[in-house]
Amino acid sequence: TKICVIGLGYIGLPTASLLGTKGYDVFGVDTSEHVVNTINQGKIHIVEPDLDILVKSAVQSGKLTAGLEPAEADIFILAVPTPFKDDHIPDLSYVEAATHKIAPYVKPGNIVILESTSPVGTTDEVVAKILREHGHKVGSEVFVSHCPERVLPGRILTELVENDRIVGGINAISTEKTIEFYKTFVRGEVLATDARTAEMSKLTENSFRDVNIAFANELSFICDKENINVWDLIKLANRHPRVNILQPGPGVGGHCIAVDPWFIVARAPAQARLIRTAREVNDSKPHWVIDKVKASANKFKNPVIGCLGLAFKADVDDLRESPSMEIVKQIQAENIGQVLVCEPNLESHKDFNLLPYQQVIEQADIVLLLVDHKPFKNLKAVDFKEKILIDTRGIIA
Ligand code: SAJ
Repeated sequence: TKICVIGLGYIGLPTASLLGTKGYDVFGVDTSEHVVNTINQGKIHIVEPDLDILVKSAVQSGKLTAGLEPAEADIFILAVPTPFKDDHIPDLSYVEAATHKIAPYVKPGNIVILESTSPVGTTDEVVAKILREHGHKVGSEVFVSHCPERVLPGRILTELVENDRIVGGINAISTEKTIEFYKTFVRGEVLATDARTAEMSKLTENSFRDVNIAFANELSFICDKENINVWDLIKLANRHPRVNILQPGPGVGGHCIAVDPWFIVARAPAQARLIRTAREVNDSKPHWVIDKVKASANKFKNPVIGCLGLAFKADVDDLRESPSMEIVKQIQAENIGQVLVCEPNLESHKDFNLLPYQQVIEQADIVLLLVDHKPFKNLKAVDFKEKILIDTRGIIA
């Protein structure tokens, strides 16, 4: 069986290489020549545990090759970005372009699967529609489904296989054929629904997390005002058998949770009030942290501000939509003080001279802890004697 995967990023590449090692003949397509060349050399352009080994073995065995143009296949998987434009309106141009690109290669009997997180209606109204415009008999000869990815960065390869999957076709036969395919490599359950419910499910999962993090962040504002330690409070409240509050932080980042809820809001603005407010609460958190830094910096003539962590969350090198990055850049832009930066998961960064955390702490007047990376978790309050510590993750005891 031949598989053509469009988009070789954080989802497409792990999926393509996993399928390659499961015996499928996989052809990966990306618009970047650099990405294509890197993969064809058996190397990777993103950081994810064990992905390098998987890609190397799939490429070396001849089961995975990459190129700039699609090729004929039995199954097409679309794993392209779905970002948003200004005003939080979904940008479906990559899905549209990818569908147009594969359309000339699609033949009767093929399955086309959209894995990209998408607003409700996209599978039918964008993917299936474009294929119909190209003359395909969608639903009877060409089968189209949505199967949203649900993997957690840092655990992608495990979760690709272990997680339950949701498959929603544009009709029952599309769902059935797509499920058959996922069952060949997923150990979790593969659950059947329709395309619109599958789309909404993925958006719901990430909105659920966003709303719950917003609750934790709102508690952090309230507790700051009341002079209560929010992390102690949450630990205590979570001892109730039916309470499970998430952790406040410097804001919500990454390319999923800070984006997907807007896809719900865009289509149902009057109904999605809580979901929108959660987004606004989480987006306000970096500014609140910056104000805290400003208030402390005012106590010094030439404050040195040591920033620990740039990534959007612990133990990854991913800077996309990172609230930590937003905070550090803003502190620098506003000249609040001299900025020193440590990001242990990156070797270098074009805008910052990265330093070891020990040096950052030693030279800083104010230490701003932004990410709960493993090496920082070993730090104790005594390591910050005579410094002002702003711990946005609540990890320093
Ligand atoms: N965060 C907090 N407090 C918490 C938990 C997270 O502030 O208690 C912050 C993190 O620091 C980070 C952001 O939220 O900035 C998101 O991190 P995350 O670990 O919650 O999620 P992601 O973005 O890495 O991955 C999510 C996952 N979705 C859910 O857990 C519902 C993953 O399963 C999805 O596949 C992924 O989004 C995706 O691709 O949509």
